[in-house]
Amino acid sequence: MKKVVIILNIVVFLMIFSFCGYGIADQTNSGSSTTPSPGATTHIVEMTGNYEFVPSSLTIKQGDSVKWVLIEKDHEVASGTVIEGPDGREGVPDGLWNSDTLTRGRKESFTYTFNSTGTFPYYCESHVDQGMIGSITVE
Ligand SMILES: [Cu+2]
Repeated sequence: MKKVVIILNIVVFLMIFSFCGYGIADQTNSGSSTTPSPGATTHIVEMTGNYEFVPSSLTIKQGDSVKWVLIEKDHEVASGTVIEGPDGREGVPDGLWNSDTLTRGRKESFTYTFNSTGTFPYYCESHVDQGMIGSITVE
């Protein structure tokens, strides 16, 4: 009777041991199979005739690019914050990027690549007063 108990114990021990082994093996496999493939994305922000960036706020991954595309009217994309000055709203550039004037038929888009994380506010120099403001969050 004692021998049967000992054998049963060994069988149970081996079963637990092998399950643990399989568990570890599964975790390793799923870990390597779900590794995201590297590859940057270019996100589009439209600059409309209604003095809007669409979408006005966007969350992207580090290394991604944003391409601002002119839809209607002339616009500029400059990085920086917007303050309420004595003469109304005005942009304070931080110097990260400035597209200069985007005009139909001459220069219709501007692309910037975000290599560091953080929140990056921007505005259209000509249309700050109309509330043409946007923000990129890089994770
Ligand atoms: Cu504008």
